[in-house]
Amino acid sequence: MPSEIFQHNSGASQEAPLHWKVELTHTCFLPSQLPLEPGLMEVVFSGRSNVGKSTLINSLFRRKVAHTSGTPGKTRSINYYRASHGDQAWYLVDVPGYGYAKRGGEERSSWLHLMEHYFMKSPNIAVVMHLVDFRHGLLEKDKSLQSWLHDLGIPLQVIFTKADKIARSKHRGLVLQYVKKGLYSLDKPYVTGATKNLGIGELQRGIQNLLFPEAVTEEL
Ligand SMILES: Nc1nc2c(ncn2[C@@H]2O[C@H](COP(=O)(O)OP(=O)(O)OP(=O)(O)O)[C@@H](O)[C@H]2O)c(=O)[nH]1
Ligand SMILES: [Mg+2]
Repeated sequence: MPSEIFQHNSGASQEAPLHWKVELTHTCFLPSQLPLEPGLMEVVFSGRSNVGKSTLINSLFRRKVAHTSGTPGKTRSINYYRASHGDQAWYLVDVPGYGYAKRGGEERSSWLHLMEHYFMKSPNIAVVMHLVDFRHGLLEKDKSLQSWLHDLGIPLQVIFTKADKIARSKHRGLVLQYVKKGLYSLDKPYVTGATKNLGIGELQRGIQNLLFPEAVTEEL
């Protein structure tokens, strides 16, 4: 993907955050609990366990709606958050992370079953936000997820997390290095550091522009 087509700036930026409203509406442990009928567009947050999905969701909503933990495997259900900004509404969907070695055989197969069911059957997925630790780039399991979703025809957008652990002067070069190695992403990867609120305003505007391209994002 040529870097000129990327729309937003590189490196974690500090645009003022928007005020999104949020409500947790569905917590699904089983495929039968998934709301699979046509409905609001869904922005899915996926990535390795412990990559920072729930922490980033809390930063986007400026509220502690998702449970976070230093121990991998915290989020075990697919959680739907109804998000809104003015009269625009959508679901932000937090899915359990992968690559958690301690997950037992039975738990792993029920996790896989739930994930396959969701990604193959939901008619509302607008984009999968693929969270990747900025310190490591895409690891083997990240590449497998990307290939699988790409083959299913689901658009991907990469978001790097934990960028606060890397010096700002290295951000731009590191993004280019990871992009050159190859990844699927609609637009240039976002660079975030949720615990320091880095890149949050920019990511919020990016999500709204992706979902509602005709609307001008205003501060409400
Ligand atoms: N420094 C820093 N730490 C972060 C950031 N995001 C998450 N963390 C830390 O990483 C750990 C895991 O964060 P979670 O948000 O629970 O990760 P998750 O991806 O939801 O994990 P699972 O639910 O287990 O899949 C926590 O200790 C967070 O405080 C970040 O941007 N910067
Ligand atoms: Mg989580």
